[in-house]
Amino acid sequence: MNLDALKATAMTMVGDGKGILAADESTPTIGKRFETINTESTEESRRRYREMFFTSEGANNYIGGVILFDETLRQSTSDGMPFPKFLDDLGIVPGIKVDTGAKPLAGHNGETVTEGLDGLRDRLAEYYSLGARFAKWRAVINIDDVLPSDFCIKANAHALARYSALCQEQNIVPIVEPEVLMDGGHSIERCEEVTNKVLKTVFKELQEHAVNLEGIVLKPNMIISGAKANNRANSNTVAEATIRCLKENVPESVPGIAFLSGGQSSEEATEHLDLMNKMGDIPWELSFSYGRALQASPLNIWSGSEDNFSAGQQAFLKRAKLNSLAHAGEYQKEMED
Ligand code: 5MM
Repeated sequence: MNLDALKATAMTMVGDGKGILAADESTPTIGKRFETINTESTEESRRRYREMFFTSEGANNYIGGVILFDETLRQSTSDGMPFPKFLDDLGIVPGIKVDTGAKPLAGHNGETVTEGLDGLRDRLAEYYSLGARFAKWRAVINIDDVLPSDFCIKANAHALARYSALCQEQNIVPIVEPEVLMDGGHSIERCEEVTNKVLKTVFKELQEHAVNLEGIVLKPNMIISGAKANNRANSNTVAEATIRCLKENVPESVPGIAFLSGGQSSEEATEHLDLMNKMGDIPWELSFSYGRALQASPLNIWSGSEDNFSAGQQAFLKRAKLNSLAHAGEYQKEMED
């Protein structure tokens, strides 16, 4: 393992005001997104949609890494330049989703475990040869009054740690993503309780698997009320609870934390990140790795039409810039207008 290279990659991804574009939707998920804009999902429409983001001029001022899906890693720009090389030339690190999805956890109703470890060493070696320098694995934790079970947390944390160790062995930075879902009517306190437990278990497993924390990026959920909760906590409460939870569980040796948006609106996700960075005294780069919160408005504006390609790029650049400002704690709501 070349730790210096891993550290440098992590800082390119989330240092210097930059964050990550999560564009790693699997084929079924991107199909669902395209249904909302009445656009057929084909290999070419997916390629063109992703190209809209990657070729947005100036995106590299705000975006330090892009998470790709296997299909996209092997695709090229309209001019024939492979996407990984195109991104790398702009100083944007190409990354790859390597999990094969959350599958029902046998014997545990309503819970999932993320799969994809079989053959992972060889897949990582191939992805490295194709230009990927970081990877992503997402564990999904359902939450209600009873769930998650300790066993589900342990099984997912174990898999995240095995994945991370394999990535570092192949000189690939692992994004460690244990997502406690926002779905449901739970309170913010319940989200904090569960996320505390999840993060504690994940870091214990990472240590036991000899993962070097200086060469990872953590991608957590924020501490937030369930989407269907009554009296949802306000933004300041979200920011304070999230920082409290992270400080309790994330060692300072971790170089960067890049949040998922998890179903928050684009504006909420930006505001929450900004409020946290405004609090100061943060020992890690505190950044974003948003999928929906970066893509929602460009997706709708594009709507599958070439005529809207540039307008979609402008919408993406706006969100990327505002999130970069939030990374620095310099965002203001008026900038949305
Ligand atoms: C981009 O979406 C990723 C999920 O794809 P699949 O469900 O098809 O596997 C997802 O993992 C994403 O990277 C993270 O959840 C962050 O995205 P959001 O939209 O939550 O910011």
